[in-house]
Amino acid sequence: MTDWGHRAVSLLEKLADCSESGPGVTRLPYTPEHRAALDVLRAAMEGAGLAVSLDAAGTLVGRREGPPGSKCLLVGSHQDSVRQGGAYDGIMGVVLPILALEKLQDEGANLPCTIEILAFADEEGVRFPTALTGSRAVAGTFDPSVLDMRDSQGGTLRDAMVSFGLDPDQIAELSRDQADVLGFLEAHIEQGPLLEEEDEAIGIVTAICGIERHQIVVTGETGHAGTLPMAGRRDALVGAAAIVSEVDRLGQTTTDLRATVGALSVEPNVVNAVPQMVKLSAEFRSPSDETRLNAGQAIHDFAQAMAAKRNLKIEATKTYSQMAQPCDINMSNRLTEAAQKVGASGLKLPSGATHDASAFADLCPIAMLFVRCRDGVSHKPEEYASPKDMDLAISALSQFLKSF
Ligand code: HGY
Ligand code: MN
Ligand code: MN
Repeated sequence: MTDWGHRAVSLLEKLADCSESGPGVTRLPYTPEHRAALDVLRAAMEGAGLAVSLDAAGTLVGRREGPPGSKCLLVGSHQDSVRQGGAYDGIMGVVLPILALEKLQDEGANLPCTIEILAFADEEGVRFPTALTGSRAVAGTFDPSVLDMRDSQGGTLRDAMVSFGLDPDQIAELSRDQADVLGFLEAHIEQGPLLEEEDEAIGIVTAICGIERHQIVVTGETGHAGTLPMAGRRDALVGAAAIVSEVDRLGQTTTDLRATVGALSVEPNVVNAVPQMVKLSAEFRSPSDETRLNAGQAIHDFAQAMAAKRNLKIEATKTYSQMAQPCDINMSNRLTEAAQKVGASGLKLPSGATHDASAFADLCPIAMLFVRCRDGVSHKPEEYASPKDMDLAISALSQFLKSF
């Protein structure tokens, strides 16, 4: 009797080694670490009887043909991580369905439809200021202008893809025809505390929150920290600090809003000079698009009013946004039945994190399966899902795949 949960553990351990050095997992898209992870995933996909290919956006695709003329069920998640992140976010949603297919293969089960398992190159948007690159390409909503976006070394997304051996000009060909697709399913670690609080191993996602990200540049005037009088200073970091506090205040006082300044840089960033320029991110998430949009507008207004008072210059740009996406009722009911068949209650819960699944909502029905997350922590090395919970998730996935 195969212990599928421990099979998942050993695969995820191998994949966690495909990382830059340092705490946790750092595996950014179109890097040697990404290449190493694709080698591990390719072998696992072939072991599950899948025909494997790499698409023009760097998505590894494992395909198993169903009966002639059958439609295709898309299943997958992202291979990339945040910096010093965990070993489960994204990649577990590729490993579990591969093992679910291997389990079905071992049982000699015939697949009722064609299935593709997808390992998207870039969901997090950590290396380049965009996200959902691979899933949007498959869903047909990829915006080619993102190819000119640059990473912190100044390289463009296009160059990174070409050096990875890809042809970005072929990305437009990746979009699937709605008539051929049954739906998109994503399994993912919950990244929150609800399943643990309810003592549930797996849960069914009701909706994925919306998200928007802004880049705000505050410009003042530098000067000698010891000789420049305090009166009349145009200190960019003091201005930025007011914005950081306002982002937090918006989050603390608005229902259903998460507000975060995650990245901030200072120039000239030396102890004895007044800060000249500060670049900071402001991110808002909410299940309500209206709440999120109002918060984005509010921080722009606040920053301009603060800058006028302090004689600073503000450049505020919305760099990214995703609408909130409900999961498809019928597909989620099918997933609930599969979960209940393996003994789970089928608890329903929302997602405060965003996922590749949100990119597919325009193409086909979407559903998500969450796996319990110890202490609810994610985007850090301590992220953990147990072999027992992953074993149950693999059983639920195999029931779901058979149900079409
Ligand atoms: O940021 C998110 O919610 C996801 O992990 N990309
Ligand atoms: Mn993530
Ligand atoms: Mn993720």
